Formats: sequence, C-alpha cells, structure tokens
Amino acid sequence: MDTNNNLQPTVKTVKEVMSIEKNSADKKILLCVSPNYSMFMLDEEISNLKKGESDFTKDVDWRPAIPLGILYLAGTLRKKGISVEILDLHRSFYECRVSGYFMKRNLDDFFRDFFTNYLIENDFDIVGISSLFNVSFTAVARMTKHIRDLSKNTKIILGGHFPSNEYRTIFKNEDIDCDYIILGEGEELLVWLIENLENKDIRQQVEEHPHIVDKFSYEKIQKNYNTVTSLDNLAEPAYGILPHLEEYITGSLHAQRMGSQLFNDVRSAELYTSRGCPLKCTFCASWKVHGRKVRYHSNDYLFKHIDDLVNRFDINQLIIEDDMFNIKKDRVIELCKGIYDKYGDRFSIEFPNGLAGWLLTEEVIYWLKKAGMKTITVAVESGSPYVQKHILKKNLKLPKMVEVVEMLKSFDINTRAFFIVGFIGETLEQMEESIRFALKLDVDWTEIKVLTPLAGSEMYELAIERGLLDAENEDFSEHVYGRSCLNTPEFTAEQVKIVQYDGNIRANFLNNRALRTGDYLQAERTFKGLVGNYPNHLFAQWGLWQALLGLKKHGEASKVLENIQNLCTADSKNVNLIKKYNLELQVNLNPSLVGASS
Ligand code: B12
Ligand code: SF4
Repeated sequence: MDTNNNLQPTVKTVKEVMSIEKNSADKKILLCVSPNYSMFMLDEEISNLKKGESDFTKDVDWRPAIPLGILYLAGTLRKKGISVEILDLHRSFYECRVSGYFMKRNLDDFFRDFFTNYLIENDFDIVGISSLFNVSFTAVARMTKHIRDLSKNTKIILGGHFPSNEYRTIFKNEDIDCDYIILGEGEELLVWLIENLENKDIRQQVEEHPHIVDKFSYEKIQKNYNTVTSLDNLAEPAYGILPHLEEYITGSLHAQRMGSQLFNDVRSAELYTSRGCPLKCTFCASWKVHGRKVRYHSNDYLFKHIDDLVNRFDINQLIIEDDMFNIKKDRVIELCKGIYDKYGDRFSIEFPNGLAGWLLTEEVIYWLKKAGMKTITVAVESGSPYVQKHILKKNLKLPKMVEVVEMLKSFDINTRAFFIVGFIGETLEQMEESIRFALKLDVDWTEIKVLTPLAGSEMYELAIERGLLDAENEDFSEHVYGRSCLNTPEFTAEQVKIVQYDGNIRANFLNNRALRTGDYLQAERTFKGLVGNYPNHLFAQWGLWQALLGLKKHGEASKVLENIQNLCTADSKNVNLIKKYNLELQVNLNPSLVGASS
C-alpha cells in the first residue's frame, strides 16, 4: 500500500504497474471485522471508562465472538490457493477496553495503533470489511477512509448484512468509500471478484452481475442477495488463521452470556448447521443475506466438523448460531443422538438465537438435553396476540408457549425467553400485555429488548415510509436493541425505555423464578454474576441479598446490605427506586436509609 496520497491520478505508480502483473494468488488480502458499534458509542464507552462508569441499561456487550462469516470467506479463498489475513477490530477494541489502554488514549490513537499502522506494515492490495450491523456504519466509514488515505489503489470490498441491505446509502454517502459491495453470502463471489479484478471489462462484468455492486452502476439496476446452494460444498471455516483464536475459545461471549461460566474450563466454538429461515418476523433482517429457503449441512458433514473442532481445539461447548435450527425434527434428533453416542456428556450446547419453541416436543427436548443443551431460549417476542398476528407477523400461539415452557421445566432445563417492545404500531397497553405474559410464562430469565429498525427488515421499511427514520441521513449510531430510537404516534422513545426497564425489573428481579421457588443456589449464582459485572445495579444487589438470606449466609448478606445502603447514599435515584418498587417492605431495609430520600 503506498502512503503517498499526493500522486497525480494520471501517473501510474510502481504499485499500480505491479498489481496488473500480480495474479490473485500473489495479492495481499486482508479480511477485517469492523467494531460492532458506532463511532458515537465507541467514544461514549471510552469516556465512561475514563469516568469509571458503566451503564447496564444500555445493554451493550463488548465481548468478541468468533467471526464465522469472515472465517468461511477465508476458508474458501485458501481452498482456491489465495492467501489471506484476518484482523478483528472489534476484538482489538475489547482488548483495549479491558487492558486500560483507553485511560490515556482516545479513538484516534486506537485507529492509528491497531489499524493504520498494521495496514502500513503489511501493504495490502485488497481489504474486505465485514459489516454485519447497521450500528457499525460510522466505524466502517472510518476504516474505509483510513485505507483510502493510505492508498488510492487498494481495493475495498464490503460485505455482510448492512452493506447488503444499504448499498445505495453507502455509495451515496461521502463519508464511506469502497469499490465493491457483495450482496448476501459471499464465499463464491469474493473468489470470483478477486480473480477477475484486473479484467479490462470488470466494470461491465460487475454491472451485469446480479449480486455485486460498484459505484458506477449501483443506481442502474436493482440487485439482490446471493445464497450458497450446497452448504456441504463450502470450505471449512478457517479457524486456524484467526489471530488470538484461543481467547475466543476460552472467553466466549455467548458462553458467558448464557451462564455457562458455571461450567469450568469452557472451550467453545460457533457453528452453523443450516442457513436461512422461512418465517417473516417484521423486525428481522437475516433473510436479506441468508434467504427464506433453509439449506442444511448434512449430519455426516456436521459429525466430521465437530470431530475436527474437538481434535484440533479441544472444544467442549457448541454455540449453534442457526436462525431456525429445529425446523426439521428428525434431523435434530439424529444429530443429537450422533453427538451423544460419540461424545456422551462432553458438550454443553447453546442456541444464542433461541429455538422455535412451538416446534419443540418431548422427544426433541429429551435428545437436545442428552446431547448437552442445559439452557434454552424461546423466542416469543410479544405476549400480545394482536401484535403477534398483525404487527410482528410471527403469529405464535401464546397458550402453546406456556405449555412448551412447562415441558422444558419438567426436563429441568434452564429456560429463558426473548421479548421485544416498541414495534411500530404497538401501543403502550400492548407492551404491558406483553410484559404480563412474560411474567405468566415464568421462565428463569426474560430478555426484553427495544425494537430497533434493522436495515432489511419490514420494520425498517415501515419506519422510513412513516417518516420515523431518514434513510438518506441516518447514521445508525443508536441502532442497537438496547436503545430506543423511535418516536411514534403510539409512544415516545423515552416511554419505551421505561417499559423495558420496568419489565426487566419485574420479570427478572422482583419475580425472579429462582428466588420465588426457593432455588437460592441458582439465585446466588445468577445475581453474583450480575453484581460482578454491574456492582452499581441496585436490583442485582437486592437479588443477591435475598439469595444469601435464603441460604442463611447472614454474614455475606449483611455485607451486601451495606452495599445497598452505599448505593442509596451515593445516588438518590436508588432511594426512589426502592420506594417505587416497594422494596423496603420486602427487604426490611435499615430505616435510616429510607429516611435518606427525603
Ligand atoms: C452471530 C451473530 C452475532 C454475534 C457475532 C457476529 C460476529 N462476530 O460475526 C454477536 C453476538 C456479537 C452479535 C451481536 C449483535 N447482533 Co447479531 N447476529 C449474529 C447472527 C445470528 C449470525 C451471524 C453469522 O455468523 N452468520 C453466519 C455467517 C456465515 O454469515 P455472515 O456473518 O452474515 O457472513 C456472510 C455474509 O454476510 C457475507 N459477508 C460477511 N462479511 C463479509 C465481508 C466481505 C468482504 C464479503 C465479501 C462478504 C461478507 O459472506 C459471509 C459468508 O456467507 C446474525 C443472524 C444471521 N443469520 O446472520 C445476527 C445479526 C447479524 N445480528 C444482528 C444484530 C442487530 C445484532 C446486534 C446489533 C444486536 C443488538 N444487541 O442490538 C448485536 C451487535 C452488537 C454486539 N453486541 O456486538 C442483526 C443485524 C441486522 C442489521 N442490519 O443490523 C442480524 C442479521 C440478526 C437479525 N435478527 O436480523 N450478533
Ligand atoms: S427472527 Fe428468527 S424466526 Fe423470525 S424471521 Fe428472523 S430468523 Fe426467522
């Protein structure tokens, strides 16, 4: 990569001349993962770190996850004899966040130390950037700008959910600069593009290509996402070339999120057993990359793949990322039996995206549990029948979900549920109806998110149609499920935040299932974990206190009570919360504390 950006465009540099002679196998190629959040959020986080603050209500998870998409692309390139390197900038940010790097540095330092210096040292011909999330738009823009500032010749290729859906926005936007965008599943297309980049008629070829876009032709033809036909024919994801692989394996985001820290020595790997989902949930954008038609890896392929993960990396936890894992009952049972026959109780298996609850039967649950599933999340999304049918369009039969949760409990499986509030068109009453249903469902944990209009989803189209979003000027900085960004005739963003907060407190703390059923050990584990991450969370401290009292650990309990007292002294908001939720009656707080509010 040349660092001289003052060259006249008409003069050919040595690099340009040489690149014509290079074939695809000689090119230096980098595949990058962008930070998963916006520049605004990265900045905000750095300033929070400097102030020593954390805000659990913002629901931001910084931990990195194995970037499977990039690994599939790298595997395919390598199978074709094209070498490639990987840089995960999201992970770099995380490392800096935990190491104290940001105490004396800012985002400019970060991009210099971890991105531009690396580009200068390595002189890449092609940089591909994976951008899965709307919310990372401004971070991707910043990356493309740095690449361009260093070299006009380096080809920048974008792929992933965000560019696949928003290629027009990207090419129109002056802050982001790229040469090509690949729409949908990119394995075969990236190889094609790299092999044909130097063709004289590449512009024409791209214009005619149904799934690749460039800045010259993006407005001419409506293009569509690509899907891979045979998953088994894909190259294996190139786990081996992911820098710091061991840290992803031992520090898995999902493992920690799903409570798997309860098991010692977790070594996890992400895995895709199928791609695509036939449902049409209006908040979901997955189908715009992976399509509505479900394609499967064969179970034979999967057994071999799992063997590889065990033999090469000693994996004992499988994180299955499918959109619709359990749509085919027989496939699931056969897979679970195979895993159990070969590996007994070696694995814990997690499904971070949830399973289709309405398709679960006793037989399926039995085999999932045998194979290693200890926690399950059922994706309910709304507890209002009207919203289910007319707004969310998932149309789950809610009484069936109650039955399924009962069944899961009878198998003693830790059960969680996903809910979303703030759909466009949803009323505040319907949100409350949803929360009441969540309480009735009586799961071990309820995740309540606020709707964010994801590019590619029906809700996003609706938001634009109703003037709630301005696609041309949106910088997507707050498009994360924890944050609310819509003001509609039915509700304001602020009101939805309150509904979410209140629902979370009622479902997970005041009516916590482990506390209610006297499973104090489980409650202690849950709340200790929470207090570890969010020591200033009043209700986490309260839950821990209740659990310790239940376990008759009075010494520890009074220390926690002291923490609660301190939180109230430090912030009168906590005193108000205690009053609002009537906690003093339940926890029998020190009277002087309640007095502190006046
Ligand atoms: C795993 C996952 C995550 C993981 C990590 C992703 C990672 N590091 O790779 C984590 C947990 C971090 C995550 C988080 C979030 N996620 Co998520 N996540 C997924 C999930 C389930 C699977 C992604 C995956 O691995 N797919 C498998 C691989 C093979 O596909 P892929 O990554 O898309 O890659 C293919 C193509 O996209 C393309 N491609 C990708 N990159 C590139 C690069 C180049 C150069 C090229 C040419 C091609 C290309 O080719 C690849 C191979 O076919 C998807 C749903 C889905 N089905 O895709 C949602 C999904 C991507 N997530 C989504 C969202 C919204 C989020 C969050 C913002 C949620 C939130 N909290 O609000 C957060 C982001 C912030 C954070 N916490 O980090 C949305 C994104 C939609 C959007 N337009 O923004 C999706 C689509 C889910 C949905 N319901 O719609 N997520
Ligand atoms: S949210 Fe899940 S079930 Fe609904 S369409 Fe998306 S992937 Fe399918």
